[in-house]
Amino acid sequence: MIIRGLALPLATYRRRRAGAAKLLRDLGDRPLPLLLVGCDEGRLRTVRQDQWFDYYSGCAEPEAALLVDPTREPRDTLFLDAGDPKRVIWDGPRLGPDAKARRAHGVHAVAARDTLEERVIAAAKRAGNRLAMCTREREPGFQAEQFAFWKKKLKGITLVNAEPALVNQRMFKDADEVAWLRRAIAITRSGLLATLPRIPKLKNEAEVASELVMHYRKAAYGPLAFPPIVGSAVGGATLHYPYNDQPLVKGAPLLIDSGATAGGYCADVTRTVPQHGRFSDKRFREVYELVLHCNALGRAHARPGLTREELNDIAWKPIIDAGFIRHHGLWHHIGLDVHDPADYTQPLKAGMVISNEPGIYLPDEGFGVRIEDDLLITADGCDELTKDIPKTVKELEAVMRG
Ligand SMILES: [Mn+2]
Repeated sequence: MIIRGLALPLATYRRRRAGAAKLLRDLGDRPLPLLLVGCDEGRLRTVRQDQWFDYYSGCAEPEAALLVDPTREPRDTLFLDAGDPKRVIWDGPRLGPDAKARRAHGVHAVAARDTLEERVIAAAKRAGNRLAMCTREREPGFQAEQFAFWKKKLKGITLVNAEPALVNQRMFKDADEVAWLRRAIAITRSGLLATLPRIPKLKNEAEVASELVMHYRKAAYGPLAFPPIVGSAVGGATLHYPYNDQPLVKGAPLLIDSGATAGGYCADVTRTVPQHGRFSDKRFREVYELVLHCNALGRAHARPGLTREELNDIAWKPIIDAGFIRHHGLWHHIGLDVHDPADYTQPLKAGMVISNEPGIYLPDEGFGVRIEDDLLITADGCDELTKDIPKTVKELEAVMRG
């Protein structure tokens, strides 16, 4: 059977688990076991593998789980469910808890998924009735649901949120991760370059979104980073516009926020273009140039040592000085999640990958402008990973001429 997932070398997952075990030792007065649960069949079909589980296991199987238990040997156990043999003809074969799976994932041990609960309880007992999992309040996701589920299930065991500790690993991208991010961005670029010149001939936001999705999925063989936001005219003034179903309006701006994935890593790119291909509307062009200026400020100042708000203050200043409202932050971390979990109290450091996305939203004037790039923080500044995706007025007009 085909073993999916494992986008990175096995040594990377091993190193991450060893790092997690160390972070878990530092979390309390005694080492804590960490439980990460993978998605079920239905969720894998419609969404994608849970990113925390993926980060530490690389495992793409449904109904799997990982226990990293620093209190005993073997430390890392991958729980797998071989599934019901009668379901194979429906759902395909599953990787069971055998030597092949253990070797493929480079874990210390594998075990049957139906032994998970008893093994977790035993591990938590050895750690003084404490267990670590991951949860978060904003954009909770599958792992947070599992945190709530196990919290209810495990009576007398205290669940500790390991996410604030584990982000100290996940915030820093290694060369392989950056290579996947570059690949996701290259796919996003090719999708935009193919789609932008066609916009003057298209009739509805749905057509633009569909063409982008086709390019991204065709090139990536994988899921999207997130459902694209394609907002024509006033739709572009809604930050997370979800509908993508309105007629295109000749002469109006079109905001496109989208991204492909590669190896599970997400691109996150926004461009705002005139639907007829020319920045001929004076007001739109003036607002566009202002946002572009702020985007350039973000890129010019992003470097190690800057705090979240310091970079925000620098890049939003011209927008606020011009009398517009700041509706959101300039940047977020990017990785396996398009909004990657992170510790935002820490200043920027080399190896972090962030967005740079100033915007002006004018529902009363019937449009919004956002220009979003992805930056890799380097030793003395940043590398704009999305620099080959056109964004100046001149570049975009040239691309849209075809
Ligand atoms: Mn973004």
